[in-house]
Amino acid sequence: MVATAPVPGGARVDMSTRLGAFQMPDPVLTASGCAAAGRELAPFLDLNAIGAVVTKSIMLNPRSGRPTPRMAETPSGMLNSIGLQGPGIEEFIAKDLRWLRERGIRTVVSIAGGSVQEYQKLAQRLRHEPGIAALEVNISCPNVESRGQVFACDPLSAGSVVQVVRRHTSPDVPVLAKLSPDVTDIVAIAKSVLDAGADGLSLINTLLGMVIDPDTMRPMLGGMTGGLSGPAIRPVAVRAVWQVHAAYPRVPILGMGGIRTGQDAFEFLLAGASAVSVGTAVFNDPHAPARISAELHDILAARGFARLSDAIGLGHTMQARHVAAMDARRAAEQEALG
Ligand code: RRO
Repeated sequence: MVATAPVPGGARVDMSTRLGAFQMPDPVLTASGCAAAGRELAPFLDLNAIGAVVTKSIMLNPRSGRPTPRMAETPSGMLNSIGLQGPGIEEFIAKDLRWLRERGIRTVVSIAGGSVQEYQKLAQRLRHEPGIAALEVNISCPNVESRGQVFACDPLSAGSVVQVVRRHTSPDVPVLAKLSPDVTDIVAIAKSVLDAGADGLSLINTLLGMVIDPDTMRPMLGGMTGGLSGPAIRPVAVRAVWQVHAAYPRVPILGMGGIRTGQDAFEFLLAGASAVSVGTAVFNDPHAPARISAELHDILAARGFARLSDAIGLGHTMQARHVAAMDARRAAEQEALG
């Protein structure tokens, strides 16, 4: 039965969810790259109460990133060209991971590499580090030197990366592959990484975009192109989650792309996401993950859901019912016409 009435007696909806073996009490996580390793958000947000902090993708070595300017506002969105700036894995483990671990904050570590070997070294280095709830394998950063390095644009490369990471990661730690929407068939890429051992998927990374400054008459970003995020990309993200969930309904999906409200998060659940990440919204509302979770709770309660998990993928069931009802009505009309 689809819930349509408020939960009796104003009872709280069970908001717990899971991404493979990673269970969390709350379905809203930060999004990689939008909250560093969480420290800057701590004054505004109880990081122990949200689903998890997803860290900025870390590489093997320190990296200064792309030239400035690195950000540009766009209609209903934002373009970034950070270029994987970061301290490298050793400093990340010594400072950021330690900070998160000492506070007992659920942590999803996002890793990125320029080659399959680099991903392997990262997985090996992290294998015995405690306090990692899941690994997110970022194979879809748009801000790399060559499109050939966007592993998620090619099924074979995507599978190769995921296979080595899965092989060198503790079996208790789920491996999520982060895919790009900039492909013709995202389901084919999903198949490749799932065949390679991914336990779940993060959908989606930013879309490759560009802005030209009409005053200077040249690209606004130092790196020329950048990753588009924010509400402008939400329908693309919902479509990607829908398509992949339709093909692989049992695969856990961490959905993201322009989520600003509880209603946006609800849309991702209906499409098939088991949890959601909030990214661009935290730049002007650092409290957004907690607010969105509370709004989502109230939407689920108002609709009579006892558990968030009952809403995961429900849009597919509702659509199938709608199509069946329409078919039955058409058949009845035909019969009435004789
Ligand atoms: O660092 C970046 O420029 C970046 C990354 Br790693 C990513 O995955 N997505 C994005 O939009 N920017």
